[in-house]
Amino acid sequence: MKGKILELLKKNKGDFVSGQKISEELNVSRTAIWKYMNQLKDEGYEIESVSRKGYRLILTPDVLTYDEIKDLLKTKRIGRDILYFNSIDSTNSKAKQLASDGKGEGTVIISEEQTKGRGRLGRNWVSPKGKGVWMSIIIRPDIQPIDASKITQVTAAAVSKSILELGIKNYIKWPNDIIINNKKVCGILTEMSGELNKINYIVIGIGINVNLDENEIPNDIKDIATSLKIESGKKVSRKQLVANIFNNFEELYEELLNKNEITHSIEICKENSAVLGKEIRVIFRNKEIRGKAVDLTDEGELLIENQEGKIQKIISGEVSI
Ligand code: BT5
Repeated sequence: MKGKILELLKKNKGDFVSGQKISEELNVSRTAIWKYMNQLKDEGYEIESVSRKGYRLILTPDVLTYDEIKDLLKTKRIGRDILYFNSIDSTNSKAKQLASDGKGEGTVIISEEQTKGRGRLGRNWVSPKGKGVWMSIIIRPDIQPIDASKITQVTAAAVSKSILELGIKNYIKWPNDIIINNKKVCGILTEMSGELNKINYIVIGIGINVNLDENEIPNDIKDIATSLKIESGKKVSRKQLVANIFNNFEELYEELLNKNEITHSIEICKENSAVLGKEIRVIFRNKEIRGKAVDLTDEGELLIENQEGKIQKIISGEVSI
């Protein structure tokens, strides 16, 4: 009901809508309307109420609720159930808990801030309030656990394409970072629960530095982190970015589900690659591999050619360019 009231106010943007009209159109009591208006105000909507005139929407906040994103969505499942938080420890932790409790495919947990945002291998992820996109998508693909790392490539492709659609050129640093000017704007954390030959669920955590200014990036990561705003010089619409990601992700993910391949995602990963053709160093399971990144396989593994011309295939790791 709150969503419907909001829609009505938005349709009449700038004009008053009387309590009676809302009450008649939506079949809701005047007291209930008052209650919903207060809830909307709590979420940051500026609503003017004048007796005998009614309610008027003055300002829509930049929040990542379903009500604000839904008009931009083309998806069937991804992002159709959004759980929105003002603050949370980690959206991935919450998503894992909800997925264990049975939450379905496509559910997304979004928070305006994270107090214990996580990177890979127990690292920390800086997630200040209202400045980024900190979210996790729950999926339950019927694929082999060994193929789960493909999901990271599908996600990287979806995020990279979505940022490009906002007019900002960006590069994928295999396997899970998006970088601009050699600094990280996005990290992806894919976590899986499964058995030997069956996936229970996968949680895809996506953290994007969107509207942080330079002084909002902590000193210890200043040299390696940046934001879309810093790099493009303009404030970026988080809603549009999130909607683009859901739209692109669903399309690319369906290729995996329907055809068991990720050709389209790999194409995007190759086109926007920050590593292909470069001499790199990869640390994987405490082993260092040096060589030239020559290609990505159809499965999303990185091929590295060493000085003797020998080619090695790696499925994951920490890349330095
Ligand atoms: C990642 O780890 O890049 C995965 C980050 C995933 C974050 C999302 S946010 C929503 C969801 N919920 C979570 O709790 N997590 C996911 P990794 O490759 O290990 O990179 C972590 C390293 O990046 C840290 O050790 C820092 O050096 C650096 N770092 C921390 N915060 C950063 C930020 N906001 N931007 C850029 N770099 C950052």
